[in-house]
Amino acid sequence: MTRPETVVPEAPTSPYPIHNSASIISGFGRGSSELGIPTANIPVNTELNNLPTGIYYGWCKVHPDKSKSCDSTHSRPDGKPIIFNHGNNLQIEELKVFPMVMSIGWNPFYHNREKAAEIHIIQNFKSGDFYGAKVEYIVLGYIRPELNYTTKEALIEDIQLDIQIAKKILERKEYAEYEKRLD
Ligand code: RBF
Ligand code: MG
Repeated sequence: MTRPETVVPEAPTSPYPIHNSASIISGFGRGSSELGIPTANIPVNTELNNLPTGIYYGWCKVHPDKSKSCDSTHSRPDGKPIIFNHGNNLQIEELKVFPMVMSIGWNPFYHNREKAAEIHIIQNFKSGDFYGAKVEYIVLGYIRPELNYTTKEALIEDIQLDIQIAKKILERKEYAEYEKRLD
C-alpha cells in the first residue's frame, strides 16, 4: 500500500481529544538505535486499543515520578538490562509540552507479535532516556495507517514526513489551543 494523503478536519472531532497519561515502559530499543527516532512506549489501554491502528498526532508532556527516587533495573525480553530513572534526570526545559506523533499497532516492518503504542516526542532530549516517567498525552487526530516497507530508510522517511505533518497541523489555532490542557 502506498501512503494515503492525510486529510485533517478544521478542528479535532470525536473521538478526539483523547487525554490520558501512562507510565513509560521498555520497548525493543529499536527506535533510538536502529531508526534514530526514539519512542516512549506505553501500555495499550482500552481507549488506544479501540482506535484503528496507525499513526496519530497531538501534544504530550513528561512528568518525572518523584515518588521513585531510586533507579531500578529491569531486564528486557532479550536480556538487556534497562535502567528506570523515572524521569528524574530530566532538565526543567524538557518538562514542557511538546508536539508528538504516536504509532499504535503491530509495526509490520518488524513483524511484532504484540500490539504496541509508542510516542515520539518532537524534541531533542539531551539528558538521556526516562523509563518509568509518566507521559501525559492528548491525541488530536489521525495521520495514516501503518505500512510495510522494503527498506528501513523508507520507514524513516515516512516517519520524518509524519513529524512534519504533525508540527504543521499543531500550529493551527484549533489544534494549538489544546497544548494548554496539559498541566
Ligand atoms: N512501523 C511500521 O512497521 N510501519 C509504519 O508505518 C510505522 N510508522 C511509524 C510512525 C511513527 C510516527 C512512529 C513513531 C513509528 C512508526 N513505526 C512504524 C514503528 C517503528 O517501527 C517503531 O517505532 C520502531 O520499530 C521502534 O519500536
Ligand atoms: Mg520505543
